[in-house]
Amino acid sequence: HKKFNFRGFRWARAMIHAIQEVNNRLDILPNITLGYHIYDTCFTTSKTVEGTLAYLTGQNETMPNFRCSAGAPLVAVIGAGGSTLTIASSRIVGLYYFPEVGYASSCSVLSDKYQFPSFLRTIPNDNHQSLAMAELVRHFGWVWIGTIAADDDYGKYGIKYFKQNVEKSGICIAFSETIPKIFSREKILAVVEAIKESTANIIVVYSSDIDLSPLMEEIANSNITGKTWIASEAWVTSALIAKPEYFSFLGGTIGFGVRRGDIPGLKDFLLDVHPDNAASDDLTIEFWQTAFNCTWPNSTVPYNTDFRINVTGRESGVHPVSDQLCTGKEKLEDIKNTYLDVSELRITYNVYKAVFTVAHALNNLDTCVEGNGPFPKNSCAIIYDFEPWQLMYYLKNVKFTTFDNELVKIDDNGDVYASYDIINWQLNETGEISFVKIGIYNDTKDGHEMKIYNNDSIFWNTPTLKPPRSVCTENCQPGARKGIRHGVPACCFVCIPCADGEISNKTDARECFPCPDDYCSNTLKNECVLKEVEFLAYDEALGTTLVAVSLFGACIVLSVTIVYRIHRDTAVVKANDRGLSFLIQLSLVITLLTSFLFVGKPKEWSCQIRQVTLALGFSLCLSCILGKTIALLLTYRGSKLNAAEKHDHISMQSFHQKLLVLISMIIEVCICTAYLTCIPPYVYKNMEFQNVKIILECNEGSIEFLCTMFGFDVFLAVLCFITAFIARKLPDNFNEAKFITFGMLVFFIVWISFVPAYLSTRGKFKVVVEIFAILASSFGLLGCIFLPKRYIILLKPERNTEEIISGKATTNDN
Ligand code: TCR
Repeated sequence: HKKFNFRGFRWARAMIHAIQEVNNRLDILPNITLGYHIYDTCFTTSKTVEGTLAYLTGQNETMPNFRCSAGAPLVAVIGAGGSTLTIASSRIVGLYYFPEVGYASSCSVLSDKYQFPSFLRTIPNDNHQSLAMAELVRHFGWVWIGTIAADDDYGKYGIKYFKQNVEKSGICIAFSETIPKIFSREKILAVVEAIKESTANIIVVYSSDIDLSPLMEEIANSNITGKTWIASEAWVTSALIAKPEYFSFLGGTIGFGVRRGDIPGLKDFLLDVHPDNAASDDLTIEFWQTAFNCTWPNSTVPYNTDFRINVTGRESGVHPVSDQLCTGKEKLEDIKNTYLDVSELRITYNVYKAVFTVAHALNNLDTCVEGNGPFPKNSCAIIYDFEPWQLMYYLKNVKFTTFDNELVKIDDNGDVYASYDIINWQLNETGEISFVKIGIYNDTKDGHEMKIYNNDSIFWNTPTLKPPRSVCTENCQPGARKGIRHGVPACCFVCIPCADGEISNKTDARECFPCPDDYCSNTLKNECVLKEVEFLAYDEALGTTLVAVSLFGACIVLSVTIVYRIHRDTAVVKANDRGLSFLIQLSLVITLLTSFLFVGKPKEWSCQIRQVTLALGFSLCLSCILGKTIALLLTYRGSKLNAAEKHDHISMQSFHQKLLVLISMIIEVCICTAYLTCIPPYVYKNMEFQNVKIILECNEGSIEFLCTMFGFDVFLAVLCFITAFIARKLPDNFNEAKFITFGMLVFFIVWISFVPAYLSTRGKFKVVVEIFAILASSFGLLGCIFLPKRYIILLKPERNTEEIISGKATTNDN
């Protein structure tokens, strides 16, 4: 990099200042004066190695002879700056176990004492910073994040550890880009393109300010706004990046800074720099030339350029040296320069601490009392001639407090305690970017703690000034579940609505859960609701009608009974056994009224008695009719008997009829009892056909028993039909046999058509079909058996005579 690095120069000066302070102080190293060599690494590894070796040899040879170096013995290296450089130099000094104290090299690999045995630092290990960034991202609920790393150890290790950490908590990385180490516009434009295209609003950048500045320039050029940047320590307070003209792109940046300290007297010391006082100091001359844009008379110092690296692309070559000569009267106070900015002394403070670490270690070494020393035989090291490992021993156990009352303690890995300020970029009244401390992050014994003082004090560079959101896909609302898509990060899912009968009741549910049996999902699919229960209710039109019709039928039967009762002495009534007729009427009332058991919510008891009552009703009815028809057959034979015989015959007949009824009823009752005790019907919630409704129905329990029960009825009906059919031609009472035949036909037709109709309907209509059949068959029987007689009794009393009934008189039936 060709520009003079004012910040780096300030660090170097701070080192000198600190060394001078140590030399002036009486409490540390009173009789010893520390010296220093300063080598410029030029931000490159090669220069660093070269500088390191030059330092070690004291000449331009690469043979280390630091122990017998010409001047004072060498003590320790302070530096280098960036981790990549430090890794290089520390590998070399590590060979000799020669101490190196880093002040800005924060990369985590440097904690590996196997690789870097003699390295210590006064800046915390970056793992803590990566953790802190992850914590920050989690704190604000961002799950879709872009990362940018510098192409060096600092950027790569930092981002790597951040990613590892963040991915554990289900946060996804939208893109990860690297900024090239050697300027290349195409590569930078590719990064800009990636940022532009991504929907991630949060971008974490791990890079030193110098590497980052060309990218930021391009960002400003392509006008990318609406992103919130998370800054690593190396650029969070850098004047190179925090330029007011970038504020619309970078405002609201949040980053982590190491602890700052205002070094007393530093400002004056910084001002006290003049080429006149350092005629042989190239750095000072170069500084002066750059700061005032002039050329120092007779200077041979070029601008800071490493000629070995041929940097193409960006402003290449040497800076044009200004024609104007420097007068030496230029006033540093007049210029605004990063070098003189002592407002954010963080790394500078680390430099100070690094010097004091070495000084304190030397002091401890010096104050060692022979016989109480830490080395073999309790010996001590001698300050004028000690081995590097002896100083290393003291460095590793260094512990001191700074002017700021900060305790500096180097641990076994050569690291210090991690504590960061969380910094937010805001615009102050003078139109400059100010770094506002909005919180802290501390590494504690058990984990870590992050504190954000006040959420309202944070400036967010969003249109609403509210914290930005950064998600790939918005959350799935209840009622849907996350569908993971293949080949895309887990944060970019699709929301799949739950299927019928399934729900999800929280946001971002991974699965939909089926509702319990009696429940189904509502339309939003976020709640299970009780299924609608379906049955034929009394209060619905169909139920009411059916019940009304059956009541009506029962009334007709009742009216027949009344008519029979009133006209009990007439021929028509007397012609048949009155008891039998009454039983038939009773059974018809029973069958008609069973429809009440079919309507309404099925209960255990109603399920159990409905079919049984029906079967019993029918068997009573049919057995009575059978009695009648048999009687008709026998009457024909009996008509040839005389009166006395006839009377006997009739009473016998009525006895036989009752016996028949009794026997068949006993049989049917037995079947029914067996049915009810063995496998009774029960209420059944049928959910097979519709998943929003439960059909409440009776399960008949045992089909076999049901068939036997009704089979017996059918058997009686068939007998009735046959006998009635045979008897239909016989002269009888008012064509009774014919009417019975007809009635039985109706009965059969109704029940035969019932079977397919019943089997093909679902739900409550099954019940309707059955009630229909019951009503139709009952009405059929009622109509065919009683109505013609009632007609005669009420409307044709002249035909209601004995003669006609006994068939003696010639009947003229029309
Ligand atoms: N660690 C970086 C270099 C670096 C830096 C800085 C450079 C840090 N902080 C501030 C310039 C200014 C932190 C590294 O490479 O380890």
